[in-house]
Amino acid sequence: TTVTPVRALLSVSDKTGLVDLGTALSARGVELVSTGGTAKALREAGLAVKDISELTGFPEMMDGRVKTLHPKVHGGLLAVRDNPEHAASMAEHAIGPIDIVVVNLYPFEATVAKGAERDEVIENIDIGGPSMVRSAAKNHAFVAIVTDPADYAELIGELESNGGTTYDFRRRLAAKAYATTAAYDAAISQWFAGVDLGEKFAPLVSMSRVLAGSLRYGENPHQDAALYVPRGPHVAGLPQAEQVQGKELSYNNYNDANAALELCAEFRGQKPSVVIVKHANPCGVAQGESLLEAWQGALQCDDVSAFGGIVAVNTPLDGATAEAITQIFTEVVVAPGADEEARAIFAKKKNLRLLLTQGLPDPRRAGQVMAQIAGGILVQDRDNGAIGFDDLKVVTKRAPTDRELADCLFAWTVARHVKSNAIVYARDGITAGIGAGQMNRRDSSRIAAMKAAEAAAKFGWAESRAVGSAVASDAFFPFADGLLAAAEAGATAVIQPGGSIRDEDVIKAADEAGLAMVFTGMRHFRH
Ligand code: 93A
Repeated sequence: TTVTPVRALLSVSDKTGLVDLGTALSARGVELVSTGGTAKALREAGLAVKDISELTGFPEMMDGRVKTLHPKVHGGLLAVRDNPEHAASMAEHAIGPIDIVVVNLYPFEATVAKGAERDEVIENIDIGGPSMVRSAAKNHAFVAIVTDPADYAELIGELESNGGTTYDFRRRLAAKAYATTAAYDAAISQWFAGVDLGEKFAPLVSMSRVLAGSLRYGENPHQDAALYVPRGPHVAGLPQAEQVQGKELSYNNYNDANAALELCAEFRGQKPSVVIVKHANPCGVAQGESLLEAWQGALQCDDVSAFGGIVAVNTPLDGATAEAITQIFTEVVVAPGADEEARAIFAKKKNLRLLLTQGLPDPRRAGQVMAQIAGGILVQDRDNGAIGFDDLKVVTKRAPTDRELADCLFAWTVARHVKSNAIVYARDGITAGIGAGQMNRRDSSRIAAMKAAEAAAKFGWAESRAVGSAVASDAFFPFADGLLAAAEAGATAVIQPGGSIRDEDVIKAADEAGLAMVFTGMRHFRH
């Protein structure tokens, strides 16, 4: 519904465009009510203006701190016009409706930016302005709230073409109004955090996050760092975990432990599973009948990289597993729990950080992730896309056996948590070789195969675990060579997104090599 305005309240610090707007409103017979400086500017332009003190029956007082904070103002803004009780209150207390509010706030950020003293900054915290903005925006069913001089032209246009403000326009203005007051309060809270609390990152961190603690340093000792957590409901992540023992977590510990936790969360409710991470990439992942068995499988994948690693498990830790983990130097262990025996064993390793999470986060949860670039921030949805058995498309003559299929999905799950280009060999729920972070897929393939061969040599196995394995690729094989390299290493099944223009060549090569291959139709780049 279109509202034909009778009264407008104008109270602006930034007087840009004010006179033109006042003139247009006046010309349409809209009564203008204003605070001190705004009224003065309008009057000087020859417009008729009612002072806010005349409307409220109170003087502007306390250095202007109390000007518009009055029921005559807020009643006129908040009254639901077609509610008889509200109408009766308006009549009883002689409150007139206000149909248009034009407010922009004390220049808090500009005052901070010019290096003003504390008292001046505090004085530039606008109270009455945001109050009117919020009242008017709440009642946008009847009231138009204009907070930006850039919107004056559209307001005038609405009055010219419709004789009033349309609901759609008022709704858009209300949304912008709350964004404005939210950002305004965020700037104030960040100033307090920065100036009063000495928190160096405060101005950088969005208003939806709060400081959880300073870290010793960042990725490197010359970088300062801090941990922030979102406001509102928490997921079961590291900041919420109980640290049972060990040194403080470093920036890299958090980053690596998070990578381990996120991958381990994929195995929520599944068989005992262990993830070992180094530099945010898994270097060994395994499932087993017991946690100890899973640990041994994960460790054997690449026990060189596992030194100084970060371990995450999906079931509570027992003594035997704790004993095995403490045989090698481990930075962090993340678990949903630990029994008395396990705790006693870890307690002997004073520096080892043991973190107990409240369950595992939902790997399919929605959310956004951010990355900073020079001059901006990239925001994207979490990669929570998932495929199951039913989504797999067999593209080769030979279909995978049940065991191959299980290993395909396991390898695929691990691969999506490996930095691109990612190649993962897995057999019997154990990673046989992981190739991470290479600039071409063939190199990742080679590295993964090399790790599998090294493990076989080291542990004296008759054949590498890549023999009879499933191999997962986070993105399609653009050429047959990567796939053939995998076949050469012993893989008998392949899982990959598909979608290359050379898919047919790749499928033909797979058929010739006797491979079973499935397409997922979903890519999982990770950087
Ligand atoms: O000091 S306030 O927080 N108290 C108020 O009651 C109040 N009402 C409007 N600041 C208040 N305002 C702000 O005054 C407006 O948001 C606007 O920024 C400014 C306009 O003052 P003037 O019209 O005197 O230039």
